[in-house]
Amino acid sequence: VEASIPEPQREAWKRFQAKPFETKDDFEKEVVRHVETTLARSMFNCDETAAYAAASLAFRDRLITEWNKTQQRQTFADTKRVYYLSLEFLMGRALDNAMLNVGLKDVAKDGLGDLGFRIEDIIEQEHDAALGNGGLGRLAACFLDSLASLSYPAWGYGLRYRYGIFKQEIVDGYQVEVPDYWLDFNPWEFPRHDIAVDIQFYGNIRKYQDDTGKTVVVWEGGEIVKATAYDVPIPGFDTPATNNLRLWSSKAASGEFDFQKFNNGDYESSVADQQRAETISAVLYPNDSLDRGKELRLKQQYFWVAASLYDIVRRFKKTKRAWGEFPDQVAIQLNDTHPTLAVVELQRILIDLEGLEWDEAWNIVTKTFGYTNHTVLPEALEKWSVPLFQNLLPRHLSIIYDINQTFLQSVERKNPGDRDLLQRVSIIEESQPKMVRMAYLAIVGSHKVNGVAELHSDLIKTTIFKDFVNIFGPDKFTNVTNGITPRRWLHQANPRLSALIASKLGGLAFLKDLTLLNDLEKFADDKDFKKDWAEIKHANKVRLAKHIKTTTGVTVNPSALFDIQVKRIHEYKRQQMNIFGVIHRYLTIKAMGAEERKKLAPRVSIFGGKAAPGYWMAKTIVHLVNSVGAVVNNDKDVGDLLKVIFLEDYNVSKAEIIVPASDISEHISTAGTEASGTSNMKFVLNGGLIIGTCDGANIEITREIGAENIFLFGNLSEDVEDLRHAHTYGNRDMDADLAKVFEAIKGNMFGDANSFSALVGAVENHGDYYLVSDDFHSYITTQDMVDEAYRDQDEWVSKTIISVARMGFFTSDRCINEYAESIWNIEPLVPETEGQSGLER
Ligand code: GPQ
Repeated sequence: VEASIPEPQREAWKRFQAKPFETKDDFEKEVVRHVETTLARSMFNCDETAAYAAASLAFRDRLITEWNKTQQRQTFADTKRVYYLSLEFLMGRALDNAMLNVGLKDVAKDGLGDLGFRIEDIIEQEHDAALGNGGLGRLAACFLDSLASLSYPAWGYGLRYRYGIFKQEIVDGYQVEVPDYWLDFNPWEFPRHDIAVDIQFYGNIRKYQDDTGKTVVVWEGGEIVKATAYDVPIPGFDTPATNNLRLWSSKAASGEFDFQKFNNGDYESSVADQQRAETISAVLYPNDSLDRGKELRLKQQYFWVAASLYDIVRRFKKTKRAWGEFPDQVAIQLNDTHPTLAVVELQRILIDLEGLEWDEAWNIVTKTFGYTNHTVLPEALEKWSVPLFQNLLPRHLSIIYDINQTFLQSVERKNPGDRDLLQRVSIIEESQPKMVRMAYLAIVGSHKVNGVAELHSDLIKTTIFKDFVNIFGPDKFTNVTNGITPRRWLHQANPRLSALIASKLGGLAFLKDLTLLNDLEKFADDKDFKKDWAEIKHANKVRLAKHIKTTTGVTVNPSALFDIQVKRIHEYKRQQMNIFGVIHRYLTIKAMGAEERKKLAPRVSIFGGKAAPGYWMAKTIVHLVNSVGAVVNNDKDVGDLLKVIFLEDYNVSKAEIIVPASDISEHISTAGTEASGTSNMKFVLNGGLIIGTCDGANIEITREIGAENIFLFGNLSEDVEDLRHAHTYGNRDMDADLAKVFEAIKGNMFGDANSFSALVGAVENHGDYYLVSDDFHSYITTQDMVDEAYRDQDEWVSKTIISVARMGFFTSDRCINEYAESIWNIEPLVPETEGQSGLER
């Protein structure tokens, strides 16, 4: 439908165009207006929630005005756009970020002050948008920030889950999951009821010959669910460019049918249809790095992918270009294999609906897609059972078979007679039942495949995707090392550190060119600077200590060394090794005399992270950490020398408090298992040092900041296989210190030993797959080196300054520029007024 206003009437529109506020007075005016009209309240009943709502609405109005202009600019310029398809966007809070990115936080602070509120209290009111599990989802959020900040024409596409990742409560030391109903009040989304797409499931395919003799395939019957768009504006930093995150929500396709049932007295089933449709976007699957193969998950994937592609194709068709130009207008990035169906869906649209020939269509498809892999863990690689697929998406399965056949034929041509190879690379695994291997489909359907850190990208080429490197050649496979946005993870989370850095570098320009941090290095021995630096770290630790006190009741000494491991709980990330190390420390302290104890460096061991609800081992780790804390924290003998804290419900907004407060953080995965890690980057950028294995991005962090500024330990990834083999076939002696730790646990020192027997057993009797026993000695001796280094505060502070100065590489802006150049082939569309907020101030 053409909804454009005719030329003669446009004058009025231009005259009354919405103007975003710029001044404190105008901001206050907007807040009061929203309180008194949108919220229907007044100064007599405006609490902090209402003030948060009104302030957010004021900023939202501002963002959407710029959003409109950005979209118009992009449409007018007719440029190529990138679409980032991700089932997870772990956004966290939006208000603080919006205020900082548009450069009006000071204005808002003063304005809210005039109206009777403290800005910190208002920011605190916001519920995190927690539409993700961990690193993969947070990476997508950092990428959106960078895409907008660099003014790239880009959209995110995802699902609007009614429930994000569950809230974690700790009850008697155990994790309990509580639903996260976050949409109660969400001022950051715009429902677009006019943008709705019907999505088909189940049904049958019918083939027939048309008049010209061409075979036509139709997908008929089944059920229809409606996808409605909800748009979230994504403001760039120091640019008016405001991008879009479009999230799809599911509803029953039409009320009419239901209404009939209702009239016939079949109320329950009419409601059931409605609910079944709404279930699709109801909840985020809470598994991190694990494939569960549930039908509803596949439904989510197709629902989201089909709606997004419909939208992208519709936008392309408006340009009236030939199909061959599709890849010049559209780049689609697959964030892991979750959106891989998009490859099949685009092929289906082109051949079934648009009538293109197979080869022409497939050429367009492969030029359009890029695929990012985030893990080599076998249990995380998605596979879908063929029967399930056949039932839910019959046409897509037949297209997958055709893709596979064409692919295998080309492999066969180049490798005649190699049946083993064909079986290894087939998109269909010949198992019982047969399975669709989604990663293989993603590789075959994309023009580039990338890993997320150098080691990881090398590993995928030599292990899980080795055959594909031989088939397609090495150029198809590339690396883009992950990064983080310095806006949220330095400027927003650590405003005082950001301000101190700005005072030395002559402004905030480093937030847009993080390599400018290099200039900090000359202050690494500056006495006054170091004093300010250390003072800020201390203040951040005091803030975290307060949070610990209010949430756990435990008092910790902010002068102690804060040792932090926060991330999803996973055996490969080895929180179990950390807590075994803590027990070792506890036993060591208990065995010491009073004089010896005085020489010890006090330490607070802080853990945080969610365990997937069905991941029993991970839940046992949470339980052990809490049980050790209960004993250690109440042992008068130990006092301040050791405290063990488990922080409940780790999420993005809590990370903003936790990350700036670390002295040392732990990134201790079994070598070769953590694809990249991104919190390692956040901690170093905030003036913390890290203890870690030679894994993921730790390796590149070491290269950048210098081996003298990081505590590396443990076996290397190339030795992992042999060590595992030795566990299974050799005799081995358990490390003596680790054996003592196990004795303590088995002696019920931390409560009923039976609760923890699986954890101990995994190391002692079940092959120790994650090499805890192999790395334990190296781990605890390296921890002793941390203590030793921390005693020399002067040197420690210099190390942290030098490290921050060398972290420029890890901005997600660098990642986005690499993707743009080597994978997407897109250019920024810079608005005339970009960079005018005066970062040099
Ligand atoms: N990652 Cl496969 C997740 O957070 N969830 C997943 O399901 C998979 C990977 C992480 C990965 O473990 C980290 O090492 C990466 O830094 C992160 O993705 C972003 O690439």
